[in-house]
Amino acid sequence: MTTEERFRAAGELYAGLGVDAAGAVETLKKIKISMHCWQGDDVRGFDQDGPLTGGIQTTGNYPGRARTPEELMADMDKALSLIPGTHKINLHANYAIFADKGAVDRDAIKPEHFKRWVDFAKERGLGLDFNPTIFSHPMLKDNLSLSHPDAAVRNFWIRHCQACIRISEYFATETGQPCLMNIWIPDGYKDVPADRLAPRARFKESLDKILSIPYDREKVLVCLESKVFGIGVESYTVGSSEFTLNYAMKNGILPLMDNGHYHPTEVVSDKIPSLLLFHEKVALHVTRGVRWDSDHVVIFDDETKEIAKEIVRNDALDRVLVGLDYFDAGINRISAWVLGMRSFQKALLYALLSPNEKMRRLQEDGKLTELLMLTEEVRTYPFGAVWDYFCESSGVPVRESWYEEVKKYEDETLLKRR
Ligand code: RNT
Ligand code: ZN
Repeated sequence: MTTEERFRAAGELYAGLGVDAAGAVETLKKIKISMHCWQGDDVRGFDQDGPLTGGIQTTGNYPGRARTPEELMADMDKALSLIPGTHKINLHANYAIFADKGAVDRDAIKPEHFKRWVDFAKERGLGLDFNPTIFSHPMLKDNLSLSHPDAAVRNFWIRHCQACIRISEYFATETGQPCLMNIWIPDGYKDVPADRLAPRARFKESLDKILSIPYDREKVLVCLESKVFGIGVESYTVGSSEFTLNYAMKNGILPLMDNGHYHPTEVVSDKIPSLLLFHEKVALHVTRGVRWDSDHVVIFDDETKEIAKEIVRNDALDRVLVGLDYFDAGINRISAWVLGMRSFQKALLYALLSPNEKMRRLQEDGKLTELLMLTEEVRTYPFGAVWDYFCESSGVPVRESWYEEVKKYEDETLLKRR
């Protein structure tokens, strides 16, 4: 049987559940996920040579990390050729390309330093998202930035974030797509702080200053990412969940939830509907924490499926902006991108192929035995046949055949980077 024949047969089974498999495939083709550039080079960027700081860590030493803009772009191209659909690229400010123009510090970066990324995106029809880089820099002092007691430190990072807003606006104008700009600060304390309020008050004031510059709020969607702890900042983080949710609500910006940033039994899937009741748009960093915020590659696991389900079942595909955020230096980095992107797309497809209306009705009618039965039976429907058809009709390799291309690229290109 061909992939298409298997898809047709699967479609008949799904139709029996009241699910339109062809419609699900068409919907999935339009969904954009933001692919993070930083998986390609272990979050190093191009603007400095120091260690990764800010309480985040990559582990592993797999060969072939991208060392230059050319290498990173080539690697992203390889990954994108194996991922169905046309997506967005998520850049960090430390991926500025200075070339012969001469380097500037982070508080002075300009759109021109990202022109090559804009060209890259436009040539491929990709959108661009952006992030101030408030780590791996000497002005992150004592693990503090926008909340630092010293105004000179805060002002440096305020200027950096304002510069990032202008660059984000440039991205949106050039690509014709809104740019999500995510502010995450690593600020916190290793040990129990004497004063939990003052750093948060300073962070709040810094954010007010950042947002006080004029910018087009249709083009630049500023969001704020919370966190519960980092390495070396275990006892207290300034940008806690409550801080960011309240700040975002009060100031009309978006909250961003990273599913590695909560206590281990808390799940982001359950938080999505609550936020949807109060925010027009919500942003996510989809990752996989193993025992801690370890940023393993996203896979097709239960919580990833549950996150996708909450987006699809609540009719929020255009309200929840999904980006991936992980960095595994222990495996082939192109595979890491392909696996994460394809896994999240699988999760979306799985949600689109669920009898959502029927399940909702069963809950409303109190038929909870039948709901559990159906949830379990749906799991063994021929999901793979629909997924394969989605890949084939999107012009990318079906099933595991994509890996051969990565292996070839590894042998011919990555292993030569020494
Ligand atoms: C860190 C945050 C943040 C970073 C990226 C590199 O814990 O998740 O989003 O991972 O900005
Ligand atoms: Zn994140």
